[in-house]
Amino acid sequence: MLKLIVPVLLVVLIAACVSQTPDNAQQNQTSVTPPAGWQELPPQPPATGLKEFSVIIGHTFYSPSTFTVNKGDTVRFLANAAKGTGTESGLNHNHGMTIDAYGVNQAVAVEDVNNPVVIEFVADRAGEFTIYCKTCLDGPFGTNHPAIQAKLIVNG
Ligand SMILES: [Cu+2]
Repeated sequence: MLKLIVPVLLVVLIAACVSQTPDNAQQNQTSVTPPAGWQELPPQPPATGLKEFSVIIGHTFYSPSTFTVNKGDTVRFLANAAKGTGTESGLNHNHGMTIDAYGVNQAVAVEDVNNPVVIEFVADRAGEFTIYCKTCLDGPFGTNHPAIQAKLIVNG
């Protein structure tokens, strides 16, 4: 019995769809008729511009730890060491931001959010790039320093 019902149901469903198609097509055509003078725009590239981020670098973290931009954007980090972690607080090493693919390698010793270290570059290649702290690794801790990392995502 079930073997018979399934094909019958399918036929009914298909018939219902087919019978509605002309109506739907007509409605759709009517609803998308462009107004007079309307022109279709060519595909637009993603908007590019300046993307500015305030970054705090701690002994064990970047905050925030993910930065997302579009290819072609100018990226500007306004970077500070977290309170108590820079040389201003007597700690014996600096922190910083390094992005190998973009040639960025900048120590960040200041702890004044009103006077940050400015790191700026054009994100001209798409992909995911690791931000790490070469300044820490080159300092007295060496590879024993916590491997602080963040991520730059450049959408192409
Ligand atoms: Cu550190």
